[in-house]
Amino acid sequence: MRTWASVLDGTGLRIAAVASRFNHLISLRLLDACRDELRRRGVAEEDLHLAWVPGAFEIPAIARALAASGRYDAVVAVGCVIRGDTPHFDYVCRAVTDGVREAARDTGVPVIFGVLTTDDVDQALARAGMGGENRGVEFARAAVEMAHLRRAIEGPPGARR
Ligand code: INI
Repeated sequence: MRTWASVLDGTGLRIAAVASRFNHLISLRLLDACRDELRRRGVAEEDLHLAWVPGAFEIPAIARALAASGRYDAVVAVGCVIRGDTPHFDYVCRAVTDGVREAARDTGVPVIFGVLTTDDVDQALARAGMGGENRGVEFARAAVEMAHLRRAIEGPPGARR
């Protein structure tokens, strides 16, 4: 069986991130780890672009705009939704999850789901490198791997229909 290789070299890739300011300490920690990993994997600083949005609910519109621009090999959506006392958490989670999935589906550009959905701040911090792994590293690797897979399957940007 021929298998697509998993390529984790980011040289030449252009990656955009959209990050939510709500719970910005968590977003920043995830972003820092993501950016460091992308740089380690060869993505040039000038090929990394970042857009801030107010909250996770606003992520999909900008993720879609970035993906549809044709300028990026992958988009990383970064944020954190923390459960509160009302059903608001569920609505925001549903909106950002559906929206990110639809942005990827409708544009064909990989959009990485880097939004933590946690019960409390401690869970979020633990996943943002305070006492645990920083999931931002995984988001970066997913972006590079998915960008290469798409290129391998569809061809370079100029060759796409
Ligand atoms: N946005 C988040 O990114 N995380 C949250 O935990 C959150 N909570 O809990 O309310 C949140 N709400 C704001 C929302 O994403 C929108 O920005 C707001 O409703 C305006 O559209």
